Amino acid sequence: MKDRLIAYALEAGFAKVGICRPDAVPQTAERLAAFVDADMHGQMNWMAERMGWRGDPTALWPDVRSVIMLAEAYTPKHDPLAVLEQPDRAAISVYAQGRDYHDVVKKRLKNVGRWLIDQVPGAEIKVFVDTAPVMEKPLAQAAGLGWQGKHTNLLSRDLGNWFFLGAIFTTVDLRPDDAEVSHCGSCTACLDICPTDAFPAPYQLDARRCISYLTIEHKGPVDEELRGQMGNRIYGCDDCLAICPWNKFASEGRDTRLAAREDLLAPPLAELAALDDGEFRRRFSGSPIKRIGRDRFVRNVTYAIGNSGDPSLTAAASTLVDDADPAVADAARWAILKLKEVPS
Ligand code: B12
Ligand code: SF4
Ligand code: SF4
Repeated sequence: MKDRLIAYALEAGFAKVGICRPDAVPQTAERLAAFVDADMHGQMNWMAERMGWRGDPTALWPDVRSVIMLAEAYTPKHDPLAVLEQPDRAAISVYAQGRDYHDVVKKRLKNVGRWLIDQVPGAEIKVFVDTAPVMEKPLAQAAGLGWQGKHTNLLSRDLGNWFFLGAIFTTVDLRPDDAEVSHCGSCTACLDICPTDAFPAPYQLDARRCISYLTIEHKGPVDEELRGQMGNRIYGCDDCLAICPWNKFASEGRDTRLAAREDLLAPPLAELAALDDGEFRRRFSGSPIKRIGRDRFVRNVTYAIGNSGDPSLTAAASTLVDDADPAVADAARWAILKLKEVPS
């Protein structure tokens, strides 16, 4: 059954599949508690809620017998770090340049789950991707999909860093795989490249300093020291993933819906700063970016304008100084001051 399940999931489009027992990573609960106790989750209060479920899949669903972890590759065809050299353009992380992966991966998980139910009458399943109180990375390592690198994300020898995770919890007993071990060795490339020094130690991330958190999750104005370090990254950040040497072995993403949209590879900051609510919704319909809303998006774009060193962008910031959103207005004032400091 297990071999047929794996064959079906690969045929359905997943790049890798592995299985673990729900209690395979008993240290997760303690590590999550340490992360939350140190306030490293910032404003993500939902992480502190339902900690019992996050730390223990059997608390979330007592009937679960096996956890099937699946990887969905989204390897970029371009160098994600190249846009950082174009300060008048916006850097959007690779995962958000295509269609929202939540929709794509969830549909594929349901497809595989339905197949399992057809094969094993009476079987029950639950599918999860990202938003449920499930610690996907440690479970995926236990299922042998890869290892949590020093940047805390899961990577593997054949997929590199570019893959999403999805989970199928089931009442069916399936033979577990061996856990993967770390192959980071003495490398520290991801820790060294981080623009905001967000790693207090290898394998640990202080989300409060991470640009991905600051651009996507953080509400209100960003601390001035940190906004100055965000460069032109306006949605997510890929630096620690993109620098990893294991990417040279990455296989291509298979679902074209996750491929980068041409207009999101390096869009001009001035154009994005001018988006009103309706235009923002239209442009990002079907994209994960839509979730943060126009105000937080334009706040991020305005920080990037401040960091651009390009005084010709002052006009774009000036139109936002009286914006109805206080964080956008604050960002605009800050950006104008920063651009005044640029030597002519
Ligand atoms: C919250 C969250 C974030 C937060 C916090 C990230 C983090 N590292 O925790 C923020 C907003 C910053 C974020 C950013 C990103 N995220 Co995110 N995020 C999540 C989410 C919802 C929960 C993660 C979580 O539980 N964090 C809490 C901490 C405590 O967990 P942890 O990282 O596993 O921490 C472990 C280590 O600290 C470890 N540990 C501690 N000490 C030691 C010591 C040793 C020796 C070892 C080995 C381990 C170890 O133990 C902890 C528990 O396992 C997951 C989806 C999910 N439900 O799991 C997606 C998820 C992790 N994110 C994902 C992605 C793609 C990203 C970004 C790449 C997006 C982007 N380009 O901007 C960045 C990457 C930033 C980074 N370097 O991590 C993917 C990662 C896929 C993968 N291959 O791993 C996930 C799995 C979503 C998905 N379904 O695909 N994310
Ligand atoms: S995503 Fe960017 S800011 Fe966050 S830890 Fe990685 S390099 Fe640092
Ligand atoms: S860059 Fe180096 S340390 Fe970081 S995850 Fe990749 S191999 Fe590990």
